[in-house]
Amino acid sequence: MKKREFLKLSGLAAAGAVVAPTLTFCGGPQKDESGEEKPAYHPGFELPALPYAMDALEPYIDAETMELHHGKHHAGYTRKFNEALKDFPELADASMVKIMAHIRDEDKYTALRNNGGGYYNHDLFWKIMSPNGGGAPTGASAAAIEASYGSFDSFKTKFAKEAASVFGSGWAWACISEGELFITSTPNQDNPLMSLVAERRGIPVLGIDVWEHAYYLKYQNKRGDYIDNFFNVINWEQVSAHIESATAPDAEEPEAPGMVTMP
Ligand code: MN3
Repeated sequence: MKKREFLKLSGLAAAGAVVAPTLTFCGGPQKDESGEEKPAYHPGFELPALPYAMDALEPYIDAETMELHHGKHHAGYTRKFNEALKDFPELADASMVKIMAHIRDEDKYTALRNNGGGYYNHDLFWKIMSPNGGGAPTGASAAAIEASYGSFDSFKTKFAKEAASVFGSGWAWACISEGELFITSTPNQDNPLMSLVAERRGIPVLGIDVWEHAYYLKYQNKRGDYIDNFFNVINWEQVSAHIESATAPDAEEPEAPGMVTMP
């Protein structure tokens, strides 16, 4: 099983939200090349619980937005992601990195792309925010930002600009690739783990959702104010943990186009 990497990557192990054991398989177990039994398709993922109360990020992110965003939007992505996985028996025991790498810019991958991305992106998003967040980055975050951007101010300006520049719905990211931090963005629910879709591949360590559903109730059309206030809730300790696992020697990096191999 390659779940270990995903657990490490997303910090799910700490939250105790592992693969849902109650989902049933259709078609019975299959045998892989080595003769070992494996399930007919991926057992799926659970909606992770929020690591804080719905109103914990007030006044920067309001409780009503959180309730809809987690309870409706993320729950919907989770359900549809698990449905979509049933069409990909080759992903039966794939890690999240492998699942994302499997996605192509073709119609048959659309549900997996939109809902798998939606599942992964929001899981990361909840974790990198905290009511005790904000302020200047510390630890591995401070070091990586200094190394790649010279100063936190410079990083913050570039990240905010990237987030403000996303046309329509999407995400801005800080990612690690080959040990280096970089800023990028993706449309819709794409993310930089999607080997054959993302402009620049990397392991996301920080991300901001700039879909209108993430801020419109409170900020209406003032996306810039939402982005500025997001910096008041960034959980730099968690970002540092992501950077540490993404720069570890055994980190599972997304593969280059044309080199995607399945487990
Ligand atoms: Mn969202």
